[in-house]
Amino acid sequence: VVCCLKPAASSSLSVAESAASESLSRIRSLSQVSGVLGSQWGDEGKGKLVDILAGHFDIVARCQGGANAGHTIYNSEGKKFALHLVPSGILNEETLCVIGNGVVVHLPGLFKEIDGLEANGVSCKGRILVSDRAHLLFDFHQVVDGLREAELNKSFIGTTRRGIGPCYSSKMNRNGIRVSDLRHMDTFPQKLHNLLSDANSRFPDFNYTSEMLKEEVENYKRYAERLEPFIADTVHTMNESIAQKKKILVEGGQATMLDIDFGTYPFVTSSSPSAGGICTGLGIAPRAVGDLIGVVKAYTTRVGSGPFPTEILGQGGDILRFAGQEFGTTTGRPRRCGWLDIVALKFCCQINGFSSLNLTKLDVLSDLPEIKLGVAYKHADGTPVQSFPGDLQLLEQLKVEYEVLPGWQSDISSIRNYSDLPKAAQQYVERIEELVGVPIHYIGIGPGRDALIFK
Ligand code: 2SA
Ligand code: GDP
Ligand code: MG
Repeated sequence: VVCCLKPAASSSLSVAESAASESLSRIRSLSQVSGVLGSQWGDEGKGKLVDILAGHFDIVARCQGGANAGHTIYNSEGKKFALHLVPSGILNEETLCVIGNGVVVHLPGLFKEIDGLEANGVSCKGRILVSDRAHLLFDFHQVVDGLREAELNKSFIGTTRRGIGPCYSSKMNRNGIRVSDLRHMDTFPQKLHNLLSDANSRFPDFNYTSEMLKEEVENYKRYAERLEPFIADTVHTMNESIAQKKKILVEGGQATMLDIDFGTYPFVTSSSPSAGGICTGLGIAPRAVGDLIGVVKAYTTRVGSGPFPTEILGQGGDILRFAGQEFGTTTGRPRRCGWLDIVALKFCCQINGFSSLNLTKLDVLSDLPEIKLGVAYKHADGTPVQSFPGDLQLLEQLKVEYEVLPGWQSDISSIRNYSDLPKAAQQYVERIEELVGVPIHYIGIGPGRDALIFK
């Protein structure tokens, strides 16, 4: 069922037409401010859903993270786009894309992304707003990211090395530089000098020179000019748009299990990819936020270090990695693969209050004779663990209890109606719903725009 189909006018609808009309009304009934959030360790396929829904929203907004995100989407002709800072609504010509105050913005990266989109026929002019409150992520933040990782040695986090942690550190240290500072080039060099000398005193290998500062200031004079038409008080834009009854879709980057508060700290990113990040990262009130769709892969992946209770090590993991093409969209790193972790998913549902779920990549499981679901955690002594633990040592020691379900072993990628899915696939979907207590309204059966089943 292709969501962009117009509702059928005829009173005697065919099965396909009535399914199309149902899916359209489901999308239309989403709240004025809705969100699409990752509910595992990222790369669940958020970009694809945002791209599909974008046509029904006036604004698509990013509220956190930066160019660590990698959102892969395909246009109607099947052309692939990997987005990092630009919201996944950009392929829909009518959608305004907002990069909110909570995002950390690497300007050379943003311009490169915009140039790439324009070169591929996607017009960005007048369609992207960047918050004047957003923090600037400099090349030196990326260098520091690498130095920190090297210093951590074997306990490295496995960051994307896109400078995310160091930039949010500057923000929290209150000496970060914001987009609005680009309008005050008289004070900009001193602010940048302060940041660079901070980094230099912390890392002996940083090698800060006055040439470095001079060069970067010149770069930023040019960037400031180029960015000017994009800069906006997006807090005002968002709230005015809400007052004008415009529809806003928030696109999460990363996921709740990578959240700085709720994730597997310290193996997390440095922002809030869960529901709270929507309000702090866009300046909108909690009461304005309605439906939140949790995106969850039919199995689990994680890229970078840190605990992964349902991880499949060895060949089993390789099967999923190659079937699902599980390689980082930003870094190309192989993603670790494992079974769907219901304990972690329930935790994410609790924190975010998801109104529905989008189960993605169900097609990737099609060849498996049986599929496991991690349904509970047990302490070493066999007693049950109540909820996803914050204590990493405990997490490393616990045992996962699995339920084994039959596979369907047939290609489901061309199916578009839920009732046409093999019984075993339906059983898998419904068992997840039962265990988690949140309805699965969307099922991904391929990477393309039309590869979505509405349930
Ligand atoms: P960072 O760079 O400081 O945010 O890294 C900290 C942790 O957060 C993880 N992280 C991600 N996990 C999955 N996907 C992400 N985006 C890219 C993608 C990743 C890539 O779409 O594939 O290409 O490697 C992402 N961004 C951050 C990261 O792996 C660390 O565990
Ligand atoms: P995001 O960061 O959550 O937007 O996800 P990524 O784009 O990093 O990774 C998800 C990958 O899975 C992308 O390559 C998508 O094109 C692909 N994808 C999304 N949904 C599906 C699906 O239902 N089936 C298959 N086979 N691939 C999908
Ligand atoms: Mg991704």
